[in-house]
Amino acid sequence: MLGEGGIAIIPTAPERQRNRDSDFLFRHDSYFYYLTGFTEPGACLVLTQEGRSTLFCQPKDLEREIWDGYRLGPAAAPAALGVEAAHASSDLDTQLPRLLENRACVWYPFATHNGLAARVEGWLNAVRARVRYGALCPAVQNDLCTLLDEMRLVKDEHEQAIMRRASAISAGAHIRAMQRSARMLRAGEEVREYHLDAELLHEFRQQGSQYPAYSSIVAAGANACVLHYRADTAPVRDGELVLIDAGCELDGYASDITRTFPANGRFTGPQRALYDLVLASQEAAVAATRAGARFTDPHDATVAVLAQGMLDLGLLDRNKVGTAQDVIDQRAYFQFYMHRTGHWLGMDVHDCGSYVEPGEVGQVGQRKDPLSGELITNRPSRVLRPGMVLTVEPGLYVRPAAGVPEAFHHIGIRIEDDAIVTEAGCELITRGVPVQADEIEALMRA
Ligand SMILES: [Mn+2]
Repeated sequence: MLGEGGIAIIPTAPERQRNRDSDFLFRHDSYFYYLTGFTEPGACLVLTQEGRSTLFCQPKDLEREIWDGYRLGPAAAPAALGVEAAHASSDLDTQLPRLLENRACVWYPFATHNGLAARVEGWLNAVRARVRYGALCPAVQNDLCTLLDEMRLVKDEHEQAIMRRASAISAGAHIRAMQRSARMLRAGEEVREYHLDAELLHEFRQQGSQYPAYSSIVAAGANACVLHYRADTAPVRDGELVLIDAGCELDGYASDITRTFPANGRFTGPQRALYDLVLASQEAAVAATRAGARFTDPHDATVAVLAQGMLDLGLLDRNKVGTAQDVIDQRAYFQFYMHRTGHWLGMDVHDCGSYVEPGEVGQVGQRKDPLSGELITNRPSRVLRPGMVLTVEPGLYVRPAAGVPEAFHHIGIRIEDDAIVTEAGCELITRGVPVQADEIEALMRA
């Protein structure tokens, strides 16, 4: 894929200071980890089109290892990681010009590593200084993300197995949080959002997950209508709903689950009505998720169900907005459902991979957005293939507004599962935690 004379440079993530002497917990770069399985900081991989691999990594250093921990070191790296050669990362600036000399084209990830482009320029400068002695300098630079994004988009059996396990751990964590909420309220104890967050973290670590794949959302009552709310200190009140959007990262792979449940274990009538609508829209989206379908098909299926439901429940007024088709055409559903129904999932929770079908990039359609009046350029949506992994996550968020029945005010609901695309449909890998309202109530009575 690198082409004749191609060479690729892939660094891991930098370490980041949190404050004074403390760093943020180190998380490797996903592209680098995809190619190496190596989690130490300060490393860089160089690959050539002929298949030669060179790793630069932290050198062995007894004093640093006493303070910061074990280092693999260049001597042990070839046997441990399957690279052909390894050097100390301090040799990068002397070795890279030699590796780049006489190559036709250099690939590296664009716009993902601060300062990398400038370092590549520096290495190419050093090669150019030797041109009058007969050296050739690469004449082309390409974005390596374009190749790696396509590779990462389709998960092989090994990756799928890790993602199933990550999903199972996250499902267990959601169950734990649901049961803690009902148990504490039954006992007359004060429940706060952080109590439920603590249950999530406990289960993630108890089962061997390294950390949450993203900041957990634990939103009680009206907080559920804030899409990027975090687990905070708000009280979880008897009679309100709780929305939890949380998933663990296991061995470099994310899971991503949302459940919405009654804090005390019993849905009220209005809560149940909205919940069942969101669930029906999710079932429609799941049915539309299969190899050969477009990425946007599940979203369109969701919106069709939600639009009809909004009219039936009186969230939208038929006399004002007309039929379900009008609700879709005029984007009137946007008042209560303002995000997309899914995203790619993998090493990153919002994983890499183009949402446009590569062979159809040039086919451009334009339409006028009914709400903003803006002209929107559309390219054909991605065709789903077996092994792609995506989330299916419809929701409804009802903020108080004129004409909106009061019984629905401040209710926010989202239901999110992770799906592996298969030939015939999809495999939901997050159903270790139930979604049916009756099953959630039964679970919370237990
Ligand atoms: Mn998600």
